[in-house]
Amino acid sequence: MVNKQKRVAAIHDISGFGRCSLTVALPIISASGVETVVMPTAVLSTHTGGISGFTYHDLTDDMRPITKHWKSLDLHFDAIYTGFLGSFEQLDIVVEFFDTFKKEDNLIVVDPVMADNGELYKIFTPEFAAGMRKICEKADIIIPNLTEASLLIGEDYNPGPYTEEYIEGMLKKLAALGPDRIVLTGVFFDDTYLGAASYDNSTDEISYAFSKRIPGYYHGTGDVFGSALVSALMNGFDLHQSTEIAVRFTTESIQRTADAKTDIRFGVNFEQSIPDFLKDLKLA
Ligand code: PXL
Repeated sequence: MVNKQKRVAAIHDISGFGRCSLTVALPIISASGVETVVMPTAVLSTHTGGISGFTYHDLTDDMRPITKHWKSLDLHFDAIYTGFLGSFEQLDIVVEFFDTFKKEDNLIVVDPVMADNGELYKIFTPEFAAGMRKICEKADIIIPNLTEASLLIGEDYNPGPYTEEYIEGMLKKLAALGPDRIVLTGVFFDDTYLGAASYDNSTDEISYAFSKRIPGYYHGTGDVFGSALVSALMNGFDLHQSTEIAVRFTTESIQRTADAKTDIRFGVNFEQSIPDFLKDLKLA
C-alpha cells in the first residue's frame, strides 16, 4: 500500500550549536518519514540558555516573503509546528501563516517557547508572553511546560510537586484559551518520576506519561519532546500514545547524555535514540 507522505512546516530558530529548535526538529521529524519544511525565525551561533556571547540574526523580514512564496506554490502542510520566535512581530506573522495554511484536515501545534523553571528566557518580556497567548488561541495542540502554562493563564508559577487536581485544573484553563488538546510537560507528583499530562477537551480525557527523573536541567529537551510528539502524531498515533513515545525518546536521550557526563548546556544526545524511536513508531 502506498501511504501519502506527510509534510510538516517547522517554524523555529536555528541555533548552530547546542541541539535545540531546528537542529532538533528537522532531523527527528525527517527520521520519522515526514517531510520537514523549515522557516527559520532567527540564526544564532548557540542557544541562549547559559552560553554567553551568542550571535543573533533576526529573520523577521524574511518570514512574510517566505509565506507568500509557499502560498504561490500552493503547499499543503499536514501540521504546522511552531517554537522559538525571534521577535514580537513574528507573533503576528505566525498568526498570518496559520490563517494562510490552516485547513480542515491539518494540525497547528504550538510550543509556546519562552520560559522554564519559573523564569522567562532573558531575551523575552512579559508583553511577549501576552502575545504568545494569541498564537496559542489559534492552535489545535499546545505543548507548554509548567512555567509557560502559568504565564499563559496569568497565574503565579508553582515549582511543584503537583497534585492531580492542580494539573487537571491547569489543563482545563489552558484548553479554555482555545486549543482542543494540551500536552503539559514537567509534571511530577513526587521526586522519583517526571513526565507529561495530556488532555483532550473534546472527550474530557486526561492521561499521564511518566519516566524516572534524571537529575539536572538539560537544554533543548522541550524541542526534542515536541519534535517526537509531532512525529508520532503524523505517524497516526493518538495524543496519549504520542505523549508516551515522546517521553520515552526524551528520557532515553537525557539518560545517555547524563551517562556521558556531557555539559548540560550542550543539548541531549537524541541522535543515538533514533533507532529505538523508529521501533516505537513501528517504522523499524
Ligand atoms: O529550546 C528552546 C530554545 C530555542 N531556541 C533558542 C533558545 C531556547 C531556549 O533557551 O535560546 C535560541
